[in-house]
Amino acid sequence: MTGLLVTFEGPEGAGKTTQIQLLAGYLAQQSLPVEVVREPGGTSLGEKIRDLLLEPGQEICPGAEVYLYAAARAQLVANVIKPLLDKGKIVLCDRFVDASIAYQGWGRGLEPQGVRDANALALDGTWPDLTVLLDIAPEEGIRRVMDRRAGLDRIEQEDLSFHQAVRRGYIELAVDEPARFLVVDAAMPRKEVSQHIFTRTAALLAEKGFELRSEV
Ligand code: Z5A
Repeated sequence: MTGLLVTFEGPEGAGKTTQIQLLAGYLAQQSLPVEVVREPGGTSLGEKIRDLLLEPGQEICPGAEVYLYAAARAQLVANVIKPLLDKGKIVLCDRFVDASIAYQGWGRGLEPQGVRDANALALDGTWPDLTVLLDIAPEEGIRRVMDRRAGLDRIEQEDLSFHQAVRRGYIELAVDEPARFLVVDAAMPRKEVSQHIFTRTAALLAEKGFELRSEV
């Protein structure tokens, strides 16, 4: 059986990392083979590219930004995600190609289809089975991030209109592909958010032939 790729998206501070950990715990309890990866990063090359991309003050033009994210993604897909899927694993990925379309397309003002096309080689046919979009007002997401740590990275430092454009981009993507996206109001308490995610994931797993030991 081939595995399953579930990606998590949303503005910063939406709770992706939190929800990935909760879902990974739930799947592990069910004795299902789950692995967690993140973008940009997850490989030695990807982590170096991540440092470059997030370093405050680093000058990167929008086109270069697209290719840097795509280069990190190519390495992650080829060396980590595809091999895991081939082994039948459930891969939970913290951001994927939709982030490039939302941030570099909608946020930076590049043609969204061009950003998608620029990622074709990196994806090599790999596409999420389910994408959880944690939707939150950027003001609230940034507030959460600032409560957690001092200092914002290069992308977080962009102005509010950038983050609002990113959020609109994500919503457009979800409207275009309703069968792939689960949109959840990320302003809800953690447990309520996770219930929506568990329910949808469990239904998809059953559909794909994974055996669940108990109800959500
Ligand atoms: N980026 C891009 O431009 N193009 C691309 O192709 C890709 C990425 C792949 C990666 O940074 C940056 O790169 C990112 C997009 C851009 N932009 N920025 N900046 P990152 O990986 O360091 O950051 P992130 O992906 O935005 O994650 P994050 O800031 O760590 O947020 P999160 O994972 O969504 O949230 P969290 O860590 O789970 O939660 C944040 C805080 O909120 C934490 O204290 C939680 O305890 C709290 N929290 C979580 N859920 C709740 C609820 N429900 N209520 C209250 N509080 C909550």
